[in-house]
Amino acid sequence: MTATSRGAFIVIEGLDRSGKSTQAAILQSRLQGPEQSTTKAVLIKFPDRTTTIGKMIDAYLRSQSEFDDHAIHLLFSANRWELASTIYAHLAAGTTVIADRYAFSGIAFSARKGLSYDWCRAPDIGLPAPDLTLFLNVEPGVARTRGGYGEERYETEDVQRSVRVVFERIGEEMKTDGQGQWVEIDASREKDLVARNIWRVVEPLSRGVASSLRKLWERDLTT
Ligand code: Z5A
Ligand code: MG
Repeated sequence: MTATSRGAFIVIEGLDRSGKSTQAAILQSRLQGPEQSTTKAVLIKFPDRTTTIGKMIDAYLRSQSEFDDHAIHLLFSANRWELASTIYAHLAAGTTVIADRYAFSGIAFSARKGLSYDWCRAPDIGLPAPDLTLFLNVEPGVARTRGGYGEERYETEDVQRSVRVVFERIGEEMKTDGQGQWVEIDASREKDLVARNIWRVVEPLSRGVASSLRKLWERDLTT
């Protein structure tokens, strides 16, 4: 990292069981390296189920409570906003932040229920914008065979296929919008190979980022 640079903000997105958490952990330990005395990379997971809002989301995902579709969408977004200042602080301190899911999951899972795409995007406008989003792409049929599938709400092949369609729209828009890099990774491959392909993209950011951090969809921010 140079004297004027900040940490990079890297988001890992993808369908259920595409290996996001597995790859986020591998990436964090690679960025952190053997030296534990300074924090080089932190991992944040959305939803963060430890906060008060996160506990409400957790109960919903485990089908222990019900919410109106709009209300749960806003809770997922609020769960990101409550961590925004933490993300800013880490980046300013030169620490790389890896987010396991982010606003893009928020749009994809709610828009597939029939809520308006623009309405779903609105509450996340102005959040810290990732420098890089890695979209782990895997066939829903392959994801279904992986551990833990089907334990929570949304974990059906039908839901995952419709979520994937919205993610494709988001990816196209991000690529044409100049909103940081959106890179698709073939996540159906073996874990180590996926990790190597991710590192190839992340490595240039690992020494810090010179440009200032942007806000998500900042052109839609009005005073
Ligand atoms: N949601 C929402 O609606 N709105 C929002 O705003 C947000 C989220 C942020 C819970 O998310 C739900 O919340 C999610 C979207 C919704 N619903 N769905 N679907 P979550 O992130 O907490 O979900 P999770 O329970 O952690 O599952 P996951 O994140 O989808 O899984 P993953 O992280 O992608 O996979 P993994 O845990 O790394 O790996 C899963 C298994 O596959 C495990 O046994 C691994 O050992 C194995 N694995 C991993 N990689 C490989 C490879 N390459 N080959 C073979 N096997 C592998
Ligand atoms: Mg996960």
